[in-house]
Amino acid sequence: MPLSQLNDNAELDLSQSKILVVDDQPINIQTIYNILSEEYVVLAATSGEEAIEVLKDNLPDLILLDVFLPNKARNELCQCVKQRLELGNIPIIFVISMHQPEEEDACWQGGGIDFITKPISPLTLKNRVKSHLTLKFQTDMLQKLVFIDGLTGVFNRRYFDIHLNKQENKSIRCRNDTAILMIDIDYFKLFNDHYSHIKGDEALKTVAELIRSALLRPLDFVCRYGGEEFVVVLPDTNIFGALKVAERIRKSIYNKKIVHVCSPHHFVTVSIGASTFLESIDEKHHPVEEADRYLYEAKKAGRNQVYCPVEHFYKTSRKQDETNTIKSI
Ligand code: GH3
Ligand code: MG
Repeated sequence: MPLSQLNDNAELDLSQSKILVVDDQPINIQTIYNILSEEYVVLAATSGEEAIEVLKDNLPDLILLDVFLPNKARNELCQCVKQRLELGNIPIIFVISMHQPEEEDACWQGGGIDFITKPISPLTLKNRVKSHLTLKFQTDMLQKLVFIDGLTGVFNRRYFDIHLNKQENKSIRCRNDTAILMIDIDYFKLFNDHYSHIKGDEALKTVAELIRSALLRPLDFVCRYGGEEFVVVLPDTNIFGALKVAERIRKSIYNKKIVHVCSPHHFVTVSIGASTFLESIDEKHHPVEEADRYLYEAKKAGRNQVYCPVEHFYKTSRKQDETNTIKSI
């Protein structure tokens, strides 16, 4: 369950929790299924690859992982769980066959939170699962309070500050660019003044949801930066990818056609500035400040547009047919 979609009672009701069982022996999966399926939704995978596929469509709340899965598959799966932000709190319990120190070491090294030994005792399994699920939901609730913006349901500024720093280090270390979009609602003071603050809050929520839906990759994320300003972080994305996403966001908000009679564009619109960590040549400013400056340029140029002076960015592989700035209404 992604943090941003938690409902407030999530910690009270474990019955809809999803447990993913990964084991190459169907008989072992069947044993666990028989023990847990009355209380939980049990998903199954017989290999690491299959489990990664399952993770694309389902967010389990807990994973029971056979320690005898080949090392490579096991590591890939654990990495996948750790890398996806919204999977961050999924506990992994390893199922081991004997109390051998090497097996226990493999559990901790693989990022496991606990292990259970075969032959499985139904009562022990049920209790371990229950206590780790409870802990997971409590952690999720705490994180929700700390990192989720109460009005819009997207991440807040605190989350942004922590994760931007991590992403920046990763980008520089791996020479893999990360893009930043600064997004601000146009003429929003006039919207509030004309339609009321309550309608303004509703519009803010809709805009946040539209931005979130326009982000297609699991590692992309949006935060409320302040009042009616949002910031989007796009890992592994260069400036051209950033401009595409920005334009998709701008269009989806315009196409929602939230009437705004005080705006020359007649509907609620946003202006967007884009920048990246590695391609920017503006050494004096952080990419976030740079994106903020370009946002201001988009405002000056008439709003409801994306602005990024591509000629200020460099990269030899850059496509020649791209326009210098994206301006679209
Ligand atoms: P611009 O096109 O230049 O961005 O103009 P603007 O009116 O959007 O910008 P300005 O900075 O003048 O005003 C921002 C307004 O956003 C002020 C306030 O009424 C509104 N706002 C900020 N936070 C919230 C909020 O949480 N709820 C509501 N309803 N309005 C908010
Ligand atoms: Mg504004």
